[in-house]
Amino acid sequence: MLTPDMTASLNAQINLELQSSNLYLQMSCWCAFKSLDGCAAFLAQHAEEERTHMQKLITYLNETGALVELTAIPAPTARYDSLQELFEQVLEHEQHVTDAINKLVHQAHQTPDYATYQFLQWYVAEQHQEEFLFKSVLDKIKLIGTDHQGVFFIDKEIGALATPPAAGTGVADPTTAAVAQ
Ligand code: OFO
Repeated sequence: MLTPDMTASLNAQINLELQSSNLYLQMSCWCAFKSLDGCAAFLAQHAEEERTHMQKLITYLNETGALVELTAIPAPTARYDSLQELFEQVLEHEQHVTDAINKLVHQAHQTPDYATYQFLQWYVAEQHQEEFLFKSVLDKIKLIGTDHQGVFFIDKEIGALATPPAAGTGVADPTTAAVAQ
Protein backbone atom coordinates (compact mmCIF):
# COMPACT_ATOMS: atom_id res chain seq x y z
CA MET A 1 0.00 0.00 0.00
CA LEU A 2 1.27 3.45 -0.92
CA THR A 3 1.56 6.31 1.58
CA PRO A 4 -0.41 9.47 0.67
CA ASP A 5 2.89 11.29 -0.01
CA MET A 6 4.16 8.54 -2.30
CA THR A 7 0.79 8.47 -4.11
CA ALA A 8 0.97 12.24 -4.66
CA SER A 9 4.53 12.03 -6.02
CA LEU A 10 3.71 9.15 -8.38
CA ASN A 11 0.64 11.06 -9.59
CA ALA A 12 2.89 14.05 -10.32
CA GLN A 13 5.13 11.76 -12.38
CA ILE A 14 2.12 10.43 -14.33
CA ASN A 15 1.25 13.99 -15.27
CA LEU A 16 4.88 14.75 -16.18
CA GLU A 17 4.94 11.75 -18.56
CA LEU A 18 1.73 13.03 -20.17
CA GLN A 19 3.33 16.48 -20.46
CA SER A 20 6.37 14.85 -22.14
CA SER A 21 4.08 13.10 -24.61
CA ASN A 22 2.27 16.34 -25.50
CA LEU A 23 5.57 18.21 -25.84
CA TYR A 24 6.99 15.66 -28.32
CA LEU A 25 3.71 15.49 -30.23
CA GLN A 26 3.75 19.28 -30.61
CA MET A 27 7.41 19.19 -31.67
CA SER A 28 6.52 16.50 -34.21
CA CYS A 29 3.83 18.82 -35.62
CA TRP A 30 6.33 21.70 -35.92
CA CYS A 31 8.70 19.38 -37.83
CA ALA A 32 5.88 18.26 -40.16
CA PHE A 33 5.02 21.95 -40.71
CA LYS A 34 8.66 22.52 -41.73
CA SER A 35 8.61 19.43 -44.03
CA LEU A 36 11.07 17.62 -41.74
CA ASP A 37 9.24 14.32 -42.12
CA GLY A 38 11.95 12.12 -40.58
CA CYS A 39 12.10 14.21 -37.39
CA ALA A 40 8.28 14.37 -37.32
CA ALA A 41 8.04 10.55 -37.42
CA PHE A 42 10.75 10.12 -34.77
CA LEU A 43 9.13 12.59 -32.36
CA ALA A 44 5.61 11.22 -32.93
CA GLN A 45 6.91 7.79 -32.03
CA HIS A 46 8.58 9.17 -28.96
CA ALA A 47 5.34 10.86 -27.92
CA GLU A 48 3.71 7.39 -28.02
CA GLU A 49 6.52 5.98 -25.89
CA GLU A 50 5.95 8.64 -23.24
CA ARG A 51 2.33 7.49 -23.07
CA THR A 52 3.56 3.95 -22.34
CA HIS A 53 5.72 5.38 -19.51
CA MET A 54 2.60 7.07 -18.16
CA GLN A 55 0.49 3.92 -18.53
CA LYS A 56 3.07 1.81 -16.65
CA LEU A 57 2.74 4.20 -13.67
CA ILE A 58 -1.07 4.22 -13.91
CA THR A 59 -1.13 0.41 -13.82
CA TYR A 60 1.15 0.43 -10.76
CA LEU A 61 -1.10 2.86 -8.87
CA ASN A 62 -4.22 0.93 -9.88
CA GLU A 63 -2.64 -2.31 -8.65
CA THR A 64 -1.85 -0.78 -5.26
CA GLY A 65 -5.40 0.53 -4.84
CA ALA A 66 -4.35 4.19 -5.06
CA LEU A 67 -6.37 6.74 -7.03
CA VAL A 68 -4.80 8.14 -10.20
CA GLU A 69 -5.51 11.86 -10.57
CA LEU A 70 -4.86 13.58 -13.90
CA THR A 71 -4.32 17.32 -13.74
CA ALA A 72 -4.18 20.20 -16.21
CA ILE A 73 -0.76 20.29 -17.85
CA PRO A 74 0.99 23.34 -19.34
CA ALA A 75 0.65 23.83 -23.11
CA PRO A 76 3.87 23.01 -24.98
CA THR A 77 5.75 25.61 -27.03
CA ALA A 78 4.47 25.41 -30.61
CA ARG A 79 7.21 27.25 -32.49
CA TYR A 80 10.98 26.83 -32.61
CA ASP A 81 13.73 28.92 -34.22
CA SER A 82 15.67 25.88 -35.42
CA LEU A 83 15.93 22.10 -35.22
CA GLN A 84 18.93 22.52 -32.95
CA GLU A 85 16.91 24.65 -30.52
CA LEU A 86 14.13 22.05 -30.55
CA PHE A 87 16.45 19.15 -29.69
CA GLU A 88 18.23 21.25 -27.05
CA GLN A 89 14.84 21.64 -25.40
CA VAL A 90 14.20 17.88 -25.67
CA LEU A 91 17.48 17.12 -23.89
CA GLU A 92 16.77 19.77 -21.25
CA HIS A 93 13.31 18.26 -20.70
CA GLU A 94 14.72 14.74 -20.34
CA GLN A 95 17.26 16.01 -17.78
CA HIS A 96 14.32 17.48 -15.86
CA VAL A 97 12.54 14.08 -16.01
CA THR A 98 15.70 12.34 -14.76
CA ASP A 99 15.80 14.74 -11.84
CA ALA A 100 12.13 13.98 -11.03
CA ILE A 101 12.80 10.20 -11.17
CA ASN A 102 15.84 10.56 -8.90
CA LYS A 103 13.73 12.43 -6.35
CA LEU A 104 11.05 9.71 -6.51
CA VAL A 105 13.64 6.97 -5.98
CA HIS A 106 15.06 8.88 -3.01
CA GLN A 107 11.58 9.31 -1.52
CA ALA A 108 10.77 5.60 -1.97
CA HIS A 109 14.01 4.69 -0.22
CA GLN A 110 13.46 7.11 2.65
CA THR A 111 9.79 6.15 3.22
CA PRO A 112 10.77 3.18 3.12
CA ASP A 113 8.74 1.67 0.26
CA TYR A 114 10.91 -0.98 -1.39
CA ALA A 115 8.22 -2.19 -3.83
CA THR A 116 8.06 1.32 -5.32
CA TYR A 117 11.83 1.63 -5.10
CA GLN A 118 12.14 -1.58 -7.13
CA PHE A 119 9.41 -0.52 -9.59
CA LEU A 120 11.22 2.78 -10.27
CA GLN A 121 14.48 1.08 -11.28
CA TRP A 122 13.05 0.63 -14.81
CA TYR A 123 12.69 4.43 -15.06
CA VAL A 124 16.25 4.97 -13.80
CA ALA A 125 17.63 2.80 -16.63
CA GLU A 126 15.22 4.34 -19.13
CA GLN A 127 16.35 7.89 -18.33
CA HIS A 128 19.97 6.90 -18.91
CA GLN A 129 18.97 5.60 -22.38
CA GLU A 130 16.85 8.64 -23.21
CA GLU A 131 19.52 11.17 -22.25
CA PHE A 132 22.06 9.17 -24.28
CA LEU A 133 19.71 9.03 -27.30
CA PHE A 134 18.89 12.74 -27.35
CA LYS A 135 22.47 13.80 -26.66
CA SER A 136 23.54 11.69 -29.68
CA VAL A 137 20.88 13.37 -31.84
CA LEU A 138 22.05 16.80 -30.72
CA ASP A 139 25.71 15.89 -31.33
CA LYS A 140 24.78 14.82 -34.90
CA ILE A 141 23.01 18.12 -35.52
CA LYS A 142 26.03 20.08 -34.27
CA LEU A 143 28.42 17.94 -36.34
CA ILE A 144 26.50 18.06 -39.64
CA GLY A 145 25.29 21.66 -39.28
CA THR A 146 21.91 23.07 -40.26
CA ASP A 147 22.45 24.73 -43.62
CA HIS A 148 20.03 23.50 -46.34
CA GLN A 149 21.89 20.26 -47.19
CA GLY A 150 22.72 19.68 -43.54
CA VAL A 151 19.06 19.79 -42.50
CA PHE A 152 18.19 17.34 -45.30
CA PHE A 153 20.77 14.79 -44.07
CA ILE A 154 19.87 15.27 -40.39
CA ASP A 155 16.21 14.68 -41.17
CA LYS A 156 17.08 11.43 -42.95
CA GLU A 157 19.36 10.30 -40.10
CA ILE A 158 16.82 11.04 -37.37
CA GLY A 159 13.98 9.57 -39.42
CA ALA A 160 15.98 6.33 -39.61
CA LEU A 161 15.75 6.10 -35.79
CA ALA A 162 11.95 5.84 -36.01
CA THR A 163 10.53 2.36 -36.49
CA PRO A 164 8.38 2.00 -39.63
CA PRO A 165 4.69 1.31 -38.84
CA ALA A 166 3.66 -2.37 -38.74
CA ALA A 167 1.85 -3.23 -42.01
CA GLY A 168 -1.62 -1.69 -42.20
CA THR A 169 -1.71 -0.40 -38.62
CA GLY A 170 -0.08 3.03 -38.79
CA VAL A 171 1.46 2.10 -35.42
CA ALA A 172 5.15 1.31 -34.90
CA ASP A 173 5.89 -2.35 -34.26
CA PRO A 174 7.21 -2.39 -30.66
CA THR A 175 9.11 -5.63 -31.23
CA THR A 176 11.40 -3.89 -33.72
CA ALA A 177 11.55 -0.45 -32.09
CA ALA A 178 14.96 1.15 -32.59
CA VAL A 179 14.28 3.97 -30.14
CA ALA A 180 14.46 3.41 -26.35
CA GLN A 181 11.06 2.43 -24.95
FE1 OFO B 1 11.34 10.58 -22.05
O1 OFO B 1 11.01 9.86 -20.37
FE2 OFO B 1 9.44 9.21 -19.84
O2 OFO B 1 10.10 8.56 -18.27
